[in-house]
Amino acid sequence: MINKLLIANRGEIACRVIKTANALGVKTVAVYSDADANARHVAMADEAVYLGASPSKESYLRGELIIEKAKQLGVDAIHPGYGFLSENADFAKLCAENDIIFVGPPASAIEAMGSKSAAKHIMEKAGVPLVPGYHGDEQDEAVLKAAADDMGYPVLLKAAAGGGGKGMRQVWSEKEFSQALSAAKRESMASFGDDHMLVEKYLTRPRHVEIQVFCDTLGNGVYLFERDCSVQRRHQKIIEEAPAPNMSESIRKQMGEAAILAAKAINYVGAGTVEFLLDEDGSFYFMEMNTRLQVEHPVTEMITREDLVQWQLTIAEGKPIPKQQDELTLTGHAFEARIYAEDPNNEFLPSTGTLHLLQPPTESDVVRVDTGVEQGDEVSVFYDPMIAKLVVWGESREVALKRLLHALDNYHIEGVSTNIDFLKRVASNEAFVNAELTTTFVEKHHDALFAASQPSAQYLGVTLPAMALLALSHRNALRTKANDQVDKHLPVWHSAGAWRANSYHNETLSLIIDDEQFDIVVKHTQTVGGKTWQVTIGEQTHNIAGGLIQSDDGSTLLSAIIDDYKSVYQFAEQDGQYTLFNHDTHARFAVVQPSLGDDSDTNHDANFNAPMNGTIVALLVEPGQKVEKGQPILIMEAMKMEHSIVAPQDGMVESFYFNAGELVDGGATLLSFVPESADADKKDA
Ligand code: MV4
Repeated sequence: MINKLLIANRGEIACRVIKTANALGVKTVAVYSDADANARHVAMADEAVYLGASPSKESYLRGELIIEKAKQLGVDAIHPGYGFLSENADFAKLCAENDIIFVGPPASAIEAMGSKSAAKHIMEKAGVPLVPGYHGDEQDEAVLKAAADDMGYPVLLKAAAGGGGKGMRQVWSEKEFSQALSAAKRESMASFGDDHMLVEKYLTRPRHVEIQVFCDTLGNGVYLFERDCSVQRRHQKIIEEAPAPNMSESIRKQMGEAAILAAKAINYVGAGTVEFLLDEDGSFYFMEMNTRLQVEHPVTEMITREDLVQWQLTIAEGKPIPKQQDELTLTGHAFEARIYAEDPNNEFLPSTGTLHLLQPPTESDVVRVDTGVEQGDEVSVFYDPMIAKLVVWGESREVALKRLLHALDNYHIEGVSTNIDFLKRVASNEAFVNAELTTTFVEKHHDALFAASQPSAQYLGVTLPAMALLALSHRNALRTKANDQVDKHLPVWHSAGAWRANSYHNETLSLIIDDEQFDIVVKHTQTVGGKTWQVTIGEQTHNIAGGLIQSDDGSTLLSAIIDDYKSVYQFAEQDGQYTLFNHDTHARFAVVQPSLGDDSDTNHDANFNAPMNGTIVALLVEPGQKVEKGQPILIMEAMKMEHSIVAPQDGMVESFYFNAGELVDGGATLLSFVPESADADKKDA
């Protein structure tokens, strides 16, 4: 009986395992490194034990230390998750030697699948279909070349010690063979210390279809259907789905039974995945077997409604698998999108930083977010930069895909670059929507997936104006707050917060979006009861109104009326970098701050215009008189309220264009102002 489980892992999988353990009333022990001292999985566990420094070799890979801690804490079983020690036969042995249940297969099964060529020999004997090819011990060039000539080109040279696509080389014709073999051997020796080669018929447009299998210690084995993981980039899975689209019941059954054959061939126990290449003609071939619970197991959980970690624990306790084959059902369709802190525009290199904003879509029984991080966490350089797995289910592939896109639209992350926009492009790509899936998908649709999207009409007509509104509203809010500080020293008649001339005048608001500057001409217009502007962007002019509002949960939102379209946006601002978002908008920008002494600061650009019709009440300084930043320089009455223009910075009023008592129209320029630096330049000129 497993009463206390140690999870020898971190991140989302550790959290996910703890979740099931909690549901089963199993006590949990987390392990952590320096970098993970405050991590979510540590907080979720009943107990936690420190392993060492952040690098995996000094913490999560320290099998003996983990065993020692497990024994000290009276742990019954260890769940290895995936990666780290999950396919380390020595660690599995160490558990067994210390009477600690390893929630996984026997060490012998891990070892059997450790070598690609050994695995193929075992599968061949078991009658599992293999790609036509040669995987013998004879490694003379003549032998390998004869095999290639026999099967016909193209062929694929594969490093027997390789995996995950490393050490593979396509050979398209006989004359290329010799050179390609030499190169492949060199590469394999350099990477794996072994240059043993397999030669296979190269399938040019296969799909990667894998079967989830479960075997117990009593000789039972079932398959929980298949997952299609063809959409990969450099052997990194991007979006996985279950079931495989357009999979016939017959091929599903054949593949499932072949997978069980493979598992039985190595006396498998626990959760395993048998990977196949599925060719266009429906033939399928064993690729490799993974002796761990896969990252993408949630899509199988969604369509079978089974908890695979619960199955693992049940089997680890020596009990039979919870269901027989004919009791397993396949319902609907599920997708998993891996949310990564990486930059698709920079070779998908990991993006590290602080998750200033981490707002996943709302979870439900059809939307699941498996994550190991929380808002404010650092995405560190030490580990895989996965932020979460977004898993959705639908009655059909079409419904599931719509939900995936909607969930991605509602996944808001700031502080690191993410692959969310890339995932949206994949999920909305026509070939993907039509389930035209092969392992060459990303390569084949590269331009569409990596093209910088052209601004849409919605973007130009709504999002950009809304960005301008956010910039103006947020600046006013900051100024009002600042003025409140200034106002404390001003006479009581000063009301409603001062307004700085340069927030009520025609101005050019410059936004930086994706390293491109957008100059937006802002004209202050007027209406009853609210701030309004007219913004001109290129050829288009829009009337915008609205501002910052408080939502019920106390967060500040932007209520925007753009022409005749009203919407409410959430936003994040960090050091002048803004993100504006709602269900279908996600826009990031920065505001170009006018620098002191910048030309645009001098009066001839940034006019000091009356925000609305009104009367000049008083001119508070003489033209040419030095004024300090924040010093009131003019008072006017508008809408039954007195407002004062305060000097935006040290400088002087060059001239007033109206006298006290005169009526002014909204938008009229009231004065010209020269900042001190420009003033000094003027004097020197
Ligand atoms: C293949 C193949 C085509 N023909 N073998 C990639 C890594 C390893 N899992 C085996 N892989 C492949 N083996 C033959 N005979 C194409 C691939 C392959 C691939 C397979 C599954 C998922 C993604 C892939 C990406 C590139 C190549």
